Amino acid sequence: MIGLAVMGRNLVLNMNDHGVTVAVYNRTTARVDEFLAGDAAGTSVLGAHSIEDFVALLRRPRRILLMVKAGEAVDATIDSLLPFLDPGDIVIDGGNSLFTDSIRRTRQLEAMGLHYVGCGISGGKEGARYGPSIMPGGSEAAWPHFKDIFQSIAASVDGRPCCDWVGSDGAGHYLKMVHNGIEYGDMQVLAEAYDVMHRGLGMGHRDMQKVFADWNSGPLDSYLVEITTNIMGTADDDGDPLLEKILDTASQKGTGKWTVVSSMDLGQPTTLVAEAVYARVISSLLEQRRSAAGTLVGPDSAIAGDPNEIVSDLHAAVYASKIVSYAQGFMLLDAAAAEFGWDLDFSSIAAMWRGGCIIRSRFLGELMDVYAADPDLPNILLSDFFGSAVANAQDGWRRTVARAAIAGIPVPAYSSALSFFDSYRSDRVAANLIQAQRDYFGAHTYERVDRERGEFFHTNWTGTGGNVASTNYNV
Ligand code: NBP
Repeated sequence: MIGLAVMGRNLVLNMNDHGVTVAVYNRTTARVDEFLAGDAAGTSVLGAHSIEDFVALLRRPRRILLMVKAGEAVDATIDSLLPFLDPGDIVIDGGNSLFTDSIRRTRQLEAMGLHYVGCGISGGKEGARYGPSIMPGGSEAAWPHFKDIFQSIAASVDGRPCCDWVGSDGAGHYLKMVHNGIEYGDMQVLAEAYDVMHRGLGMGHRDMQKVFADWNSGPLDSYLVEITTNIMGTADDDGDPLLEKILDTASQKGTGKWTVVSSMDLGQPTTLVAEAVYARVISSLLEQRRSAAGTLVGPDSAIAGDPNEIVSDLHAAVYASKIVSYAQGFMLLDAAAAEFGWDLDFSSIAAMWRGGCIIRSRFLGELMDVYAADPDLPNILLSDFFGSAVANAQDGWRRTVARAAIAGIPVPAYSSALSFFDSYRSDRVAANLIQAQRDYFGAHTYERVDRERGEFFHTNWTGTGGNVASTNYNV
């Protein structure tokens, strides 16, 4: 293990618990000594004070896991290792690296006869210590050399480890990126439920806690609903709900943004994650929001009606939006697999996310089953299970979006998911007008409903623009 910050040390202790003797190194070598004298005291962990000494401690083929800060630190660490490695040695990057970096590094190391693995690890420090979700991809020939260790330290659900081979070069880190994007979406969906209950219905924290606890015993059963339940019940030192003392500006470290950038690159409508990222961005415009709050008048945020019905509809909105978000996430994975040549197994991916990671949930077990039954399913919305779940939730979902709009409470996740759903199920959308406008102002041409696809037409709309069409291409 190279890198003894929070993730590295907890993974080492986890491996030690599973009978693996681990050699450790950290750039600041004082951390090695401090670790050996502290948390690792009495374990079989071996420390080294130089890369050379560290490499000398390892059996061949050497299996080296990097848990250093993503970005330049990974390249710097690889560069410092290279002079001491031999063909067949394996370098595994367990940090949150950008998948394109992992594609580049895999090529670089494979060209030298080494193996490279870009490995997403989710679950934070608790997961690292007691069972994370682990998503390795890269040089497949390396997998048998660390499979047993990784599967033993990973979380497991129903005896199945939340760790399996994902695909070549950047596939593991791509999967971790999409996992994090989906995590942004799951969090936003719950934040909107809190806003509707608190602002719209004036509910207190004990009552909201009961609602989330109730949701956690049904189809929304998940780690994030569980911690939201606990957050609702947590008081500050003065006894008031701690949640209301927390500044409403959400931070982000970039994996949600990367997911959205990739969705744009691949032409996929990952709209719910995008809205979740933008919701964090808007939240961070604190000064602007505060000044606009005194100027831009909206409706009374109180939602009228039977609170029980409104909360029941809210559950429908949360569930349906979540289904759409996962549908979109797996559409993105499908497009990425085609673009980058990865053979992704969606049932296995859902199984890996069932435990150990932040989005773990009952839902993922159902997703695993749906893809196991039909590995070529084009979209989970078209499965019997999720299709009928959305059909059942649809009315409550629509009422929730309408109520929130009337009360002026933002629900970007629910409303964008609903717009996606209504677009996806429409055999005709309004893009004919977009094409007419494009052809009108830029002679960009259009296809006709009464002619074969691929035949392009231009109309001289004003009689003055001439008949020359622009070159037709899609980006
Ligand atoms: P950090 O992301 O805080 O990185 C600290 C480690 O990177 C230290 O070992 C540090 O060495 C090393 N490092 C740095 Br900074 N620059 C270096 C360089 N130029 N050369 C060599 N080493 C360098 O640690 P973390 O929070 O344990 O996370 C590790 C990875 O796991 C990251 O990619 C992170 O995104 C990912 N991850 C984190 C979590 C989490 O919950 N924290 C969860 C899942 C994944 P030093 O001691 O000498 O400064």
